[in-house]
Amino acid sequence: MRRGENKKPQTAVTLLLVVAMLFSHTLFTSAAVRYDVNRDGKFNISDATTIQKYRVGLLSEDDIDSAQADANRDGKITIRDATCIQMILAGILKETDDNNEDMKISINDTSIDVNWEENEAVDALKAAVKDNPMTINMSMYGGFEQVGSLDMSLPHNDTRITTEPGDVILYSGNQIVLFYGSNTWSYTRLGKIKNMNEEQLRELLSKGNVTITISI
Ligand SMILES: [Ca+2]
Ligand SMILES: [Ca+2]
Repeated sequence: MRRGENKKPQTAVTLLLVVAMLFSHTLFTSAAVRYDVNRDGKFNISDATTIQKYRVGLLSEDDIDSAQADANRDGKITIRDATCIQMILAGILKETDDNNEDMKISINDTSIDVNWEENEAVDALKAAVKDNPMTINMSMYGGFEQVGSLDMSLPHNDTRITTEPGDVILYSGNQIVLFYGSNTWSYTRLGKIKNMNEEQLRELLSKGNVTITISI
């Protein structure tokens, strides 16, 4: 048999499958299943895979259920949501858990929100403060930053960057720097302080040494 002769039945089977998939899709879209990212009516490992595909650009936002994809409820769809789903499937996290594990920084007594980077340094810092918040005495330096020692070394991937007010930076793998001004140096970015303008940051950071607490 030549290879082409087999083509027609295969096409028919493919068409049937597509029709079946479309039909089941219509059936299930009315009732959203929790964490059913790919909208197939089921919650299983393919929902984690769907987030991974979305994150690398193989799927668009139209292909996923964004509300279900934000499994850890932090308002973003990231690879952490795929991990969160895998952990729920493995029974390590409960479906009802609030799985938003965003770290916060308190500067003296002011609690601030940070948009954290997705990198190994942030993951290691999270692991370090998960059970015990970390308190760091900071020192003013250079008229643009406060710097303090972390008592530990984090994995870092330093590149030459120019910082902006609000940047939370890892310097030399073991020092955390909060910027209210700008500097160009070789750093690893940890995150950026949310909802504070330069004036507010200066008010908070340029009037004397502060103590910060990092916690989840
Ligand atoms: Ca699904
Ligand atoms: Ca999320």
